[in-house]
Amino acid sequence: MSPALHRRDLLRLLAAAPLSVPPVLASASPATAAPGILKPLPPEVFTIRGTNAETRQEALRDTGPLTPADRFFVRNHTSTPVIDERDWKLTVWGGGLRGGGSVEFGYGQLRSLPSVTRTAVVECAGNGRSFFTTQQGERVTGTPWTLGAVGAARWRGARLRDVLERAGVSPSAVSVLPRGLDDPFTVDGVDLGRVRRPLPIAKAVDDVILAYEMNGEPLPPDHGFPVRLIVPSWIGIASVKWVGDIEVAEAPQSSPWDTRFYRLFGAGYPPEGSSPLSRQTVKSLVELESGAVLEAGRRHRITGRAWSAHAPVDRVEVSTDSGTTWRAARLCDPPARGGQTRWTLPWRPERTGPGALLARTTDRAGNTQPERTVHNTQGYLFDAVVRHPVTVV
Ligand SMILES: Nc1nc2c(c(=O)[nH]1)N[C@H]1C(S)=C(S)[C@@H](COP(=O)(O)O)O[C@H]1N2
Ligand SMILES: [Mo]
Repeated sequence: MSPALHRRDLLRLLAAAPLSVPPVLASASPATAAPGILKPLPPEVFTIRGTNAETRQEALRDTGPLTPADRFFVRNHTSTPVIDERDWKLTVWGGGLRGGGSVEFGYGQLRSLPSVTRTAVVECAGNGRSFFTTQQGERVTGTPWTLGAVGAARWRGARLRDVLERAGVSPSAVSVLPRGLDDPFTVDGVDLGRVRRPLPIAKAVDDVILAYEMNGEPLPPDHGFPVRLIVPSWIGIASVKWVGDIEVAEAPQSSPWDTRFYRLFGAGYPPEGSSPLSRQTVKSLVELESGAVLEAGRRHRITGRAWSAHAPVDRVEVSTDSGTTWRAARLCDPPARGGQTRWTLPWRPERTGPGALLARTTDRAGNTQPERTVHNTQGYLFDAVVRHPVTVV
């Protein structure tokens, strides 16, 4: 048995396969478990990518405007920690508090603060990364996501602003640094410490939530139980899961997650990279598997989702002829700030053979998806129109 095969995985394999099948053979088939993710990852819903699970675009087809928790992508730097809410506390500390002390909040205490509920998208900065390579012929590093490293959920929790105020935040505080309780992250043998990323105070006190509920249920372990940050409209890494402490500072803070990662590096950028990434982009996805087979001469209902981190969706246009002509899709949800908007378009393909569906979202602030995204070496913020391959037979 490979030493990398955890006992839990082995138990799963044994439960799934007849005992006569050696686990080594069973594990040679496509991965149906990711080390460190606790929820079931049925292969028709998820693609496993290392320690992460990407939602299959076609698995969203018959879901509502919110992504169900059991279909929501998981991005873990290490693995999901199992935390008992009775042992959990949040420590707020640092020189940015009056008196410079530290203040603790238990789970019950946090839940007894006034709560807010809002819909927000969590989207990995690397969502769509693989298209730098497959569409633009460019090399990038990182998890080769297609468009399934995104989900929209209804989050409920306490305002970070209220917690900071109760902790005695000083008027001279400029930055906070939330940190997760998951295992430290190691790259090439170098321990970078626990996942953490600074947040400017202006954003921290604006709309950030310390969330304990997702779609009306307690957060699932993989999504940050008992408490995670939700930083609306910002890249996923800002929404620190399993938050254990928040350092409040009177000077700017930094971590590897805003210096060597989550900036744009490459020919178009300064050697130290762009400024740290904050806001996500405008995107659309088609709810079909890549290479879906569609029958010619029949009317198909093509469906998808659109979202923008800047403003509500204004329109979605779809091209079935490589971008020569575009047709307006019908929006199925009232476009609102924060969530995703489902869209649909009837299509009766006539010509058989390989083809592509292109969807392009424009938001009410006039942001639209470009034809190309300027290359960056770590493949962040791919916002260009994606050619979704289909075959007409
Ligand atoms: N503590 C901690 N928080 C984390 C991460 C992590 O690995 N550890 N991953 C981040 C990244 S890169 C993303 S995209 C989102 C993913 O959230 P999800 O797994 O709930 O979909 O969580 C962010 N918060
Ligand atoms: Mo991410």
